[in-house]
Amino acid sequence: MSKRFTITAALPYTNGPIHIGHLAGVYIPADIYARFLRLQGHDVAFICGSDEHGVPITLKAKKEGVTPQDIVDRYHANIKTSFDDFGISFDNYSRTSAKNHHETASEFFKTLYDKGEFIEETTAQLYDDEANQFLADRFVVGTCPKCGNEESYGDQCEACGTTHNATDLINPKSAITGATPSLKETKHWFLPLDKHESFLKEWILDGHKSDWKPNVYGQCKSWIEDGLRPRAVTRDLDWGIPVPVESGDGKVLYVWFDAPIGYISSTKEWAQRNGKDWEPYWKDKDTTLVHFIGKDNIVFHCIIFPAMLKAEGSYILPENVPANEFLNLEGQKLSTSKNWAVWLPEYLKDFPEKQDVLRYVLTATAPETKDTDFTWKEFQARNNNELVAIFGNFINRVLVLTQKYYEGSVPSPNAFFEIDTETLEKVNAFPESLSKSIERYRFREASQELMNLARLGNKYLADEEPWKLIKTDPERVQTIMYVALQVSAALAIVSEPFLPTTSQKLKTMLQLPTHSWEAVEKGATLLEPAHQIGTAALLFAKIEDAEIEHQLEKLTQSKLENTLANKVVEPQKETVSFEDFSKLDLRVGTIISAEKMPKAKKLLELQVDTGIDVRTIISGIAESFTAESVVGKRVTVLVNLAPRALRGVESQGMILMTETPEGKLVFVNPDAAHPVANGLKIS
Ligand code: B3M
Ligand code: ZN
Repeated sequence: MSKRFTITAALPYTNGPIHIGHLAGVYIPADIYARFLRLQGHDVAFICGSDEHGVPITLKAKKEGVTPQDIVDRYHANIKTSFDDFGISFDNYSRTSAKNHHETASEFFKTLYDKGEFIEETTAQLYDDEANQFLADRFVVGTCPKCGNEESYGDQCEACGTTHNATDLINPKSAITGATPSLKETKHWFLPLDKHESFLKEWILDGHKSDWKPNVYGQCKSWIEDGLRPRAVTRDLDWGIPVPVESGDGKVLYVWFDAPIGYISSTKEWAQRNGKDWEPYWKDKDTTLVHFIGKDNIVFHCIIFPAMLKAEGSYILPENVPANEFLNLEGQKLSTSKNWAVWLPEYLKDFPEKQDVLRYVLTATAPETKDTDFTWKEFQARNNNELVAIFGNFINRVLVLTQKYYEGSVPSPNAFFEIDTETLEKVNAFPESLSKSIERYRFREASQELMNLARLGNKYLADEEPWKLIKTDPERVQTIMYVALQVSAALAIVSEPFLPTTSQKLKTMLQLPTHSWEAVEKGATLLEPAHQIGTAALLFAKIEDAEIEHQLEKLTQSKLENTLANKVVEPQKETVSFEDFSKLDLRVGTIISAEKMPKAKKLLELQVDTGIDVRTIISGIAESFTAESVVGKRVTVLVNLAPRALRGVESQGMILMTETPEGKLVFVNPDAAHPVANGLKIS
């Protein structure tokens, strides 16, 4: 029976392009789910849009010296293009700066205000006297009161995921001027979450214990058990939706109040364009509402937004919030500010037409139950060993042989052997197993099951070897090719949610008539005998080592640039007189032997030929060099440093060192291109 679904995907902040972490965590799973439901004949509204308010955007604008509107215009277009490029099939992609959204959010606020659902209170908030503004959310950084992370934002700590009030931060600092904020009184409206505690307990803790993901349920539980407190839903900022009530002047709605309402306004926009009524998608009990998000958004979607919806009174609540964990890149946390990411526009430049490859790899490695790691090597391996060697190889053989033996006309089967009926029965079981995984939000598992279907076809052909039988038993080959063509058609249909571009290509190649997911399940003949197929083209191409090395080099480069950009250059020390400087006696020397000092982690005991003598120098370099590796090294030595005892051994000088951008110690070497003798003075 056809059902109505409202599927939302987190509205991305419009302050930068989209990277693989966003795609893997939110947009690909949401898209697979929406496409799957549509294929089943359900009524789906798949909704998203740009989150254009909030401090990250204002900060970026300040940094670039442009307006917040310039920033959101630039990235709204950029992000929307990426979603289109990667086949994310939103029914509507809106933006929260749209008039319709401002109206919808204002109206929502007013309804709660009129119903007396807010507490109005004047409290002391953090204020930056230099910048003359209140410091909310990301305008302030400090130590998280819960986990001690020193870089927590005013509203949320990214390290432990808790959300708090800016005044809870320990040692707060302004993100604009670095100043320590003062406190200043200001009036705000608060949503009393405590008032909704019993409903939240019943709805989540009792109602969704078994069907919500353990990570989501667990976070909600700990939140509720910690005790819910009123949360301010307005801010003293100038970028956002003006607070639509008297005495709200100069204040805007908190971005996390307006952003989720963006799902509703985007649905309205879509409905209007299509001559539909938006309300059933948000208010009819028979509608299933599902929010796809990343784990840092759990509390907003499971506690705060539901409390808002409940307070309003006429809305349904989400059936599920299948939040994902985070994706890392080559063993490190993805980071926009550190440029440690694979940006979608850049990926497409390097791998044009390989959108489905990235979709596949990100699904196969999705961070569904724990953080996972994206590596370029695995990307290459999954492309070459799975998409090319199994899926692509199977399809290519079927199409090429059908052209070669039958000029592209599907042959009539003769008697079915057991292997044939067995293979077709197995094919017909795939829709059900795929559905089971997708309905439980196990997209990783589903992607592997899809590959198993290709594997089944590939193995069938390899076992039956039609290319050997064609001379001796052409009648048998007709049956084999007929079966193989049905498997190909089934693949074209069920791969659509995962690999939409590939599925379309394959359907065109097979000239496949439209079939539903159900047709495969029921064992319908997908390609009738005598049906004419088109010509074969390669679905996937091998990725060479050089392409992967290029990506790894790009990452190394961006890491280096980032360290250099963030390197704190120490201020210059006090001036010394020339006389003082000339007292230093610096010489070229050679390390002639070295030994690790017992029980001293950092120290090496060196014998150094200074040209004057051979002397003992204790050097704190053992964490960067082994004793063996420094023997023979030319070094610069301060020879007239007053001797001092370290662990009972007298050190008679000092070896000069410096650091690479990565923080690795290196010797200040005498110019290697012009060998010099030990003992030469350095000036
Ligand atoms: N823009 C947070 C984020 O991008 C936020 C999501 C809003 S969903 C209503 O992580
Ligand atoms: Zn924390």
